[in-house]
Amino acid sequence: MGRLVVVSNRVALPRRGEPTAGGLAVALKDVLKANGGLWFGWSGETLKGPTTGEVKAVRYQGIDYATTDLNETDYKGFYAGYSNNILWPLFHFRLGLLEYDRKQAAAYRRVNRDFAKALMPLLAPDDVIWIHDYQLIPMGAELRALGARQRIGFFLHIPFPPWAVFSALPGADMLLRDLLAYDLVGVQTKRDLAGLVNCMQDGLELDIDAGHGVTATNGGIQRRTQLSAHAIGIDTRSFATTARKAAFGPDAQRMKASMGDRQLIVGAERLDYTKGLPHRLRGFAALLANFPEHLNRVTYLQVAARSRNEVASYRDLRRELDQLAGRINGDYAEFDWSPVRYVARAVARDTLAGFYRAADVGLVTPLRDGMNLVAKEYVAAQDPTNPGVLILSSFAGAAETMDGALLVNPLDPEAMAEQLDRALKMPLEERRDRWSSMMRGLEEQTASRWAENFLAELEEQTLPAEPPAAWTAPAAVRN
Ligand code: ADQ
Repeated sequence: MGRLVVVSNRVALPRRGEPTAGGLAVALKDVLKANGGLWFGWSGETLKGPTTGEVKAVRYQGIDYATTDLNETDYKGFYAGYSNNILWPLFHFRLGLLEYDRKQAAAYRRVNRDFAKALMPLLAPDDVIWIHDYQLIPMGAELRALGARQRIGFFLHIPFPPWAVFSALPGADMLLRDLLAYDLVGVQTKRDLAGLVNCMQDGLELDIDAGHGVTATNGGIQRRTQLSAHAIGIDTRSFATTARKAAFGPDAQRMKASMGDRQLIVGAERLDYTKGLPHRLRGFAALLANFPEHLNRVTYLQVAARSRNEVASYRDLRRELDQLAGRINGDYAEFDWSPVRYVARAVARDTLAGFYRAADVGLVTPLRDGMNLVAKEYVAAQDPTNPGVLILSSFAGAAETMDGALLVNPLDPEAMAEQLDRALKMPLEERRDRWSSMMRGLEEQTASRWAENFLAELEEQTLPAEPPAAWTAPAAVRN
């Protein structure tokens, strides 16, 4: 394979003295090191004035990093606006939260084009390019419009809805057509693949061949785009080791001491409306109301790292959670017990791992989620001799393979309460059986394996013999 070029909206720049980042960054760094790679994307810096288009380059531990800045207008239009306030709710089936704005659509296109222009001079002919996630869907088409002939793959980390939902987006067909510039488009699950296939068929009226490929003509040349599902994983071994060590660390010890002999339920995520946090609190309240034997016997710890504060729906969510947690504690707390411990900030990775290991139940109930790595981390963190129980939303991508979890519909608080009661009372033997079947899967389906499999499939694709005379990027027609 030629040099690997990874493109993602945010680049995990190495910073001295900072702990290693999570699974995805580690997996990508591993494949980048193995292939002498380049990682390109936004620096995370926002400039006051116009962008200079300047690319900053650093080399660290065998990987080249190249980053570019955004200005405030592009940050608002491309990132906070179109990516997070339009595409994010759309892909998570939340059409009521989608606030369409044509200027933001133009900013999204413009930034993708600027990224393509900034990357183009850094590319060599036999590079393999791997673009990540919903912020950068048109970037492949923009690269092709500039003449890029390399293999280009795209992976979507979030769900892919069917056309009945996707078509709500003004210009939905153009975004789909952008995907046809890639040689391989990967999604997380079979359900997402079905959504993508359905969009290609019903939205673009294209045929899907027996091997899940779609062929379209652009610039007088036919290109086949392979569509496939590649479930992302975590670095299972290393997370298990971190959790084992963290169980003896000061944070986990303090936590255990404060619990006495009560049971612990844990939840952890970015504070995001897709994660179903209010529904989860209602489910826990239903446990206390319907199964009073758990009163003063169980504590629910929810760690929710604040995110996307500039988007109004996220601020509303914070208010709702503050109220709900306050009400449950007001209704049920005793002088020596608060049923809910709600921590609204990010905590260190090893601390989180220690909490997972200490918890009898991992409660992971998103309304929609591409995969959900917390579910995988919770299982990897368990003590094999006395594992906890995972309660998982059937709308998380992880539910497709984590067969040992207790599945739940997050919209049904009574059902969540029943599953919580079942988990808190589950005998050791059943817990072990459920845990080992999930752990076996996690040991096979790691983050590194995911990256290797995706890249192997990208490498297998046959490229068009001749370059398109002039690839037309969809929005180049429109703007
Ligand atoms: P996210 O939506 O960010 O990822 P997820 O997969 O659960 O969701 O990953 C979250 C990560 O953040 C986990 O590694 C977790 O440990 C960490 N984390 C959660 N809460 C934290 C807290 N309070 N403090 C510190 N760390 C915390 C997107 C998609 C997912 C998909 C991933 C990877 O939305 O569906 O699984 O990409 O493809």
